[in-house]
Amino acid sequence: MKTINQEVEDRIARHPCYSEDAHHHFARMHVAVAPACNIRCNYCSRKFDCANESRPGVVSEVLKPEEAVRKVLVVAGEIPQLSVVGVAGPGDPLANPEKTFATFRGVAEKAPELKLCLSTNGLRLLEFIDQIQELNIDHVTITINAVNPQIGQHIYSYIFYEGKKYKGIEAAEILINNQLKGLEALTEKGILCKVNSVFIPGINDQHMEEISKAVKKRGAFVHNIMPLIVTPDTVFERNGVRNPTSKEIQEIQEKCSGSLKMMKHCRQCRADAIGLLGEDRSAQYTKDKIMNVP
Ligand code: CLF
Ligand code: SF4
Repeated sequence: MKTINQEVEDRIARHPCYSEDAHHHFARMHVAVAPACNIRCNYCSRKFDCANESRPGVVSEVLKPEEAVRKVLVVAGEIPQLSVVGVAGPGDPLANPEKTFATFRGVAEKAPELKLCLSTNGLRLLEFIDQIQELNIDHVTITINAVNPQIGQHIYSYIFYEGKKYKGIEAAEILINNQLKGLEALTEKGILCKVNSVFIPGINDQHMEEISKAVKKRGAFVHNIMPLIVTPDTVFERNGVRNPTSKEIQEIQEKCSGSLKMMKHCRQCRADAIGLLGEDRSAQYTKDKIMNVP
């Protein structure tokens, strides 16, 4: 009989983000089917892809679910190492639930051997726990940049939730509460959760260990501390917030590693990235090209 650890090892063995070893051998692709977002992070410029997972400054071509499924089939036919299909933007996948779940459903039907992966800000996560489980979405990333609303209020300008706009500390409270409860609900169902945290000097840099401990307590599998990349036309850029140094990132990863497994090989991919991590073959698979493949 397999131990719990062996079972988890098997589940991550083909996922390039959850397993450092796998990223040398297995490829992921993102399908950009989710244009809208329901919050405003102060590092985000909506001219680009969601910066929770993405390197800023890139814009993806948004696809309809049926186009995305077609693209997955074309890419799977040409890149045998493809093991994971993720929805990570360009906005928030759960602010576009019909498009996101129609895409996952289509991929599960037509290419059941591929793993499904979702990345979200977590605001609406609690509404979709059952759907995520039913579709066998085994990997979910939540971007949690604060677990204390006093700090969170400096990271998020506003949220749209249940038809209402919230700002300041109230917005941060709702978002953090939903993220942590969503994380707990997913891990209780055995879904492997990764938490991304954007390291923002002067804002949440002293708060990372607290985040790591809080998400570990709720069952997170791995913590990915990503450096802020300041983007033009954002609140942080206007306020003179700087990018962290690689030394700062290494030091904080070292400090937090006692608490939770750290992801250190993230490449901050774009919302339509294709290939091994660090490789991007998205230009080979534009909508025009995909639709012309017989
Ligand atoms: Fe994509 Fe994210 Fe799934 Fe990976 S990326 S949705 S968990 S399949 Fe990976 Fe890219 Fe880093 Fe994300 S290297 S940005 S952590
Ligand atoms: Fe931008 Fe992503 Fe934040 Fe939405 S969740 S505001 S798209 S960085």
